[in-house]
Amino acid sequence: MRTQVAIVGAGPAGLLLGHLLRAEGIDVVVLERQSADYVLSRIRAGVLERVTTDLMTRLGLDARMRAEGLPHDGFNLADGDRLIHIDIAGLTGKQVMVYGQTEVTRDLMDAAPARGLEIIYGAKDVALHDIDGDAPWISFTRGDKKERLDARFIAGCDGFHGPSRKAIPASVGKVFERVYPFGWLGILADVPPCNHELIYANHERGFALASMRSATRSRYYVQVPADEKVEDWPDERVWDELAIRLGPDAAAHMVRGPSIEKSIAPLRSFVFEPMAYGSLFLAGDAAHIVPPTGAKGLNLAASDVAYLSDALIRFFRANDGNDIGDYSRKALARVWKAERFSWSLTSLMHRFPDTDAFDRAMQIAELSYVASSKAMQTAIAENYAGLPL
Ligand code: RFL
Ligand code: PHB
Repeated sequence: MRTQVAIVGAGPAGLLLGHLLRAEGIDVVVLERQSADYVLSRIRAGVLERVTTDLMTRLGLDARMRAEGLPHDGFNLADGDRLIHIDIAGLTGKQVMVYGQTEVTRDLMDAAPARGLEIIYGAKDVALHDIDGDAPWISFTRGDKKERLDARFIAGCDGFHGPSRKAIPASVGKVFERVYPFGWLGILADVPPCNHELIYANHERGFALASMRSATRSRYYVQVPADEKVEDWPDERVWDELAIRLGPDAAAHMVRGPSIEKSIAPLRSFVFEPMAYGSLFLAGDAAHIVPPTGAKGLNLAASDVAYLSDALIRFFRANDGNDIGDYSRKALARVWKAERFSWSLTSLMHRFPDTDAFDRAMQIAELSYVASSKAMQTAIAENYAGLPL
């Protein structure tokens, strides 16, 4: 099999890139290890920046998002009893869109057949070959059959654990990493949200987040130790903890109900440089991870593929390789700013196991400064809404 761009991974990065290239008539094949249903069963991001919603609009795939998504003008930081409102719209003129990653992925998957975007699900044993030349290829297994996909370029959109990043020689790559000593336990429940906006809470028992998917479906998270087991968190324990950590106003409006999904995600900051090597480009979680506190992961995947698709389109249309050579530098410049914001909000809002009275006093002082300073609120709002491409 031969194509122009072979894409590994059918998460948001791979699917968006595939559609953007197909829209320009470029041939693409996406190889995905899992089934479509499995990919759609992963409950992940909920907040989309303008770069992400703009890409859906450019693709003409935004109808359901515009109809069902919830545009938000702001969000809240909570410290104990108080809600500190961050007025994104008032401070930056922007909004964010609450629309689940599952729905974005479904919209992109559903549109694939009509747009000639070939996705091979259940592709096992994916391995990358000859990426340092201009004729890279991928070996994989479909059923029990070994197959080969030749391409001019490979886009590694295969998430943190995929094979693409590992194909880059260790002598070339540099890793920057921080693993946090806690995770987020998330629950999804068919109950109305406790607030019309998100609440990120710093409580002395640990962080909590109230989020949503719709007017009738809520998504909540509580910070738990890194080695915690989901089995130790029956629904009632989660609701009790949320009621304490989110503060009295949220607790008064919180509707409890059975969880329809419950899982624990570890928190990590990670950047791999460079994001390109030979004929291979990395995009999304394959190259970088942010802790979910700033809601940046999916949005960074989107900005990566915005840069990468433009560069590849220029290469195939105008035979101009300049943008391709500049992809890693351009993408990393934006990635590092989002890494900084996600790390900073994570540090401000979580309880660290070795936190002493001084560290805690610093968090409280910073939150109190945020509450009283328009400059601080503006800095948070412009980062949360998303920095320009
Ligand atoms: P994905 O979504 O991990 O997709 C990678 C795909 O590659 C496939 N794959 C392979 N395919 C073939 N062969 C192999 N050997 C393969 N190995 C892997 C995988 O099956 C998968 O389908 O990466 P992508 O596309 O880069 O997208 C990144 C986002 O998924 C991620 O950054 C976000 O979910 C992060 N995130 C959030 N981001 C936001 O922008 N806003 C949020 O509100 C937000 N909340 C979150 C989050 C992530 C969370 N978790 C669980 C980590 C909340 C949570 C709890
Ligand atoms: C979510 O709704 O899943 C969500 C929202 C905001 C975040 C992280 C996750 O920062």
